[in-house]
Amino acid sequence: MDQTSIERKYDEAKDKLAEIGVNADQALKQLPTYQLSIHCWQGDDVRGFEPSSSELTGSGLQVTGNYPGRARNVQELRQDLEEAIALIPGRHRVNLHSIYGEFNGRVERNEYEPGHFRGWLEWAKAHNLELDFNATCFAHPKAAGGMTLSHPRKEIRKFWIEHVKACRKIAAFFGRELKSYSIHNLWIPDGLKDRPANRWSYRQWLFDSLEEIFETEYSQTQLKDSLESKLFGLGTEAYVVGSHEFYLAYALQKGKMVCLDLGHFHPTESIADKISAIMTGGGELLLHLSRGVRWDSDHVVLLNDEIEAVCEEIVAVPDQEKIHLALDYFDASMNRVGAWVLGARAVEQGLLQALLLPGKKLEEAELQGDNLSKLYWRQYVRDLPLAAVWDYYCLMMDVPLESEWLGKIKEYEKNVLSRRN
Ligand code: RNT
Ligand code: ZN
Repeated sequence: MDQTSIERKYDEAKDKLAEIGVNADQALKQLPTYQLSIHCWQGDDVRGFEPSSSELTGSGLQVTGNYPGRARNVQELRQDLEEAIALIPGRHRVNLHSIYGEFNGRVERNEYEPGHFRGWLEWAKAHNLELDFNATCFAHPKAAGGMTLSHPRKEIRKFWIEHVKACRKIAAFFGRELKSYSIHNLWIPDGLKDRPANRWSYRQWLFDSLEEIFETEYSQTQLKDSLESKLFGLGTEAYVVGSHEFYLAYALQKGKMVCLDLGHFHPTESIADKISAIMTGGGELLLHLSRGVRWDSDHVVLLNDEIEAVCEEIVAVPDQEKIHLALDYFDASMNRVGAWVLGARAVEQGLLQALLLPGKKLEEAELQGDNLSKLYWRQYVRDLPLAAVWDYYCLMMDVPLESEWLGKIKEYEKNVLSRRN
């Protein structure tokens, strides 16, 4: 499609939207203000660059598939990220896990330092990206039993406390150097397969570990701490120490953020509904956008009902600075670079769709008790040419149209990924 026809189609869509009180130009101004943190771990199946990386087994995480082309080193991962980012409209962040440092030999996790991430920092600067960070309390012999910060043995807890402290320091280093806060998110696999003898002791240990970890204070302009809960994992079906209630209570008391992962709740529970519930009091929130299929399976995000509902809530947050968006999935059964692009663009499309909802009409109908109209307008917009608005946005942001990006990914696969084996 040439530029003039994209513009013409946009103008038509814009007029139709204006008829129902929606300002498309305004929506397109707001859309690029949402940043997405793109997760590095989709590029290599959560392996990282430690010389002897251990399996994910025992952490409740599982990557399935063996599609060719996985990034095998830091250069390949950055090259893949650059390719993906070039196909995603907007200005984004990159989310690193600590195991993606450049270690040059064996370095214990409790000895990770900002220096191991200088390469990432320089790369981020060169590409005008900001960085977020995650401690890696899994895929390690000391996490083999599935317990880390709540391990009954003090020396094991101490090791992981030191690791997380080191990771917060690295995140703060990114924040300082890039002059934009870095979010440090903490997720641990700790839990039990079957009925615990005592639910209290592990939670008390985790609480004490967190207290020690957060003893070091950083300015919020450099570092924002976030805590990610989970309902259950593989091997932790009966009990997860860091449950939603546990972290929510902790975070509210200590001024930390919680991270809501779309795969970490009961399948019928709506994450969309939790956003305003947690944030009314002024709290800050991180979202891990993922797609669970039957369980926390970390499938690539598509614009499904849940993402749609979540996006509506995101655009409704009064103080947009207080909500942070990150992708979190890992699928090794397909072109991994394309998986980034598909998921990220789906979220952007969800946000756009939410911005194009006739909010005034919905509110009016609701206030008048006109429930039929409230549903009617939701359905009505589905017939509007929203894709024309999206295409125009892609044109504006200088990224391929929806009909074009898959071809670019196939080309990249042919020229780069398929030569990696
Ligand atoms: C695990 C959590 C966590 C991880 C990443 C790799 O269930 O969702 O966020 O996916 O840290
Ligand atoms: Zn997550």
